Amino acid sequence: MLVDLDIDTIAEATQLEIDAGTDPQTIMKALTDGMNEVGSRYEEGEYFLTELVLAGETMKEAFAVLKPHLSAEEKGGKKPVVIATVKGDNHDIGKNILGTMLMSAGFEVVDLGIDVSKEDIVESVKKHGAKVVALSCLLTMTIKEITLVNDALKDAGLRDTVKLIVGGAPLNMQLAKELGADDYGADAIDGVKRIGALLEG
Ligand code: B12
Repeated sequence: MLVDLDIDTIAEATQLEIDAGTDPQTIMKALTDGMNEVGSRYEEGEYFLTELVLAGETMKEAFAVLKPHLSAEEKGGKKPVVIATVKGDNHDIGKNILGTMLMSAGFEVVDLGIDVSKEDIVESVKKHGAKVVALSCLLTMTIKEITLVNDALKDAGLRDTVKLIVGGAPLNMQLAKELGADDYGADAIDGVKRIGALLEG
């Protein structure tokens, strides 16, 4: 349905799957696979920007229904994780999935949204006493923001107490380290595991 850009009925279909007892993680995987297929079609010139926008909106419709079913009760005792999409980047589907997965794993999440400045990230870390900052970056031209956030955390005297993890299509572990991050997550599931380890280590 995502690939067909079926925005009017995807919410209803998602609800039907939930009512039928389908594992919410399975539904999420189907949606992510669908989005990846949209991405491939765009890259191959079969889909254009209009389809991309509509696919993003279609994903949001389904995700709104799915989200409450992914969130488990708060386990508590964990320091919040600040998540954001870097400045200049408006892609939020991957970040939102990471946020929901973190919540469903019992983490407290402070989601600063998209196009977030380094100043807002530093302020939020201070305000919430966060021990992990997780940044999403989908655009090659905005990866430099990761270094800027790293430097801003250093300048604020926070870098020794806060870990920085990044994710998104243009990144990999080596690049993440070069940009100043402590870790890189290939997908939301990997990210949740790594954030758990960063909070413990
Ligand atoms: C949907 C989409 C859009 C939608 C975004 C809707 C939204 N609300 O997010 C719209 C249409 C708005 C859009 C706009 C643009 N887009 Co766009 N978009 C995509 C597309 C097709 C899919 C991205 C997506 O949501 N994937 C699904 C999610 C689930 O995957 P994900 O984001 O990668 O996240 C997963 C992992 O990466 C990881 N992850 C992500 N973040 C993090 C963070 C952490 C900490 C961790 C651990 C893990 C993690 O976990 C997630 C789940 O497993 C990609 C192509 C692609 N194949 O990726 C292009 C793509 C990212 N877009 C691209 C471009 C160029 C643009 C525009 C500049 C187009 C334009 N000319 O205007 C604008 C940018 C505007 C801006 N300032 O941001 C390029 C980027 C090229 C580059 N390397 O720089 C891509 C790669 C398409 C292409 N091949 O050209 N886009």
